[in-house]
Amino acid sequence: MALERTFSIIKPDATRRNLTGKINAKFEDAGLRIVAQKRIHLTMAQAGEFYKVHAERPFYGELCEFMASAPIVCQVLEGEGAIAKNREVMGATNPADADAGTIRAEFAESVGENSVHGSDAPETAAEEIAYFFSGLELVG
Ligand code: RTP
Ligand code: MG
Repeated sequence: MALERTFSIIKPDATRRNLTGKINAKFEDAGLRIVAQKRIHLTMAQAGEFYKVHAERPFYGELCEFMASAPIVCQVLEGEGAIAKNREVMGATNPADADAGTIRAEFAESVGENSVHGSDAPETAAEEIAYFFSGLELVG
């Protein structure tokens, strides 16, 4: 399997509870390398742009407010099959359905406030990395 990069966010519910280090340990234990990382606070407009694919969903407004409610940690994770591996480590969207040991099973508070985001395909990974990071900030 090829070396791949994916985009990750540690969401506001997790930064509020000071869980960045514990979540990063899960990524590193799974063989993912954090090759870029920064803490930012999204505006409502930026949160809306990032999740625009969900604009027609009933939870969109709530999701944008949540993502703009506190700082987030944006990251690029690198590893063999990083996109799928990260989704595996994250666990299912709803923590009630997430496998034991996954980030969402251990830390998520609800289906909305679920601690992490991870890209779902190579195209979205490339777009999301380019939206948040310049090439100079990616240090493999
Ligand atoms: P993400 O994009 O954040 O990595 O999460 P995902 O792929 O597992 O889930 P997705 O369907 O893309 O949903 C994006 C985010 O929207 C919030 N959500 N809330 N209240 C609800 O029913 C609901 N459903 C989804 C979650 O924060 C989810 O991660
Ligand atoms: Mg998604």
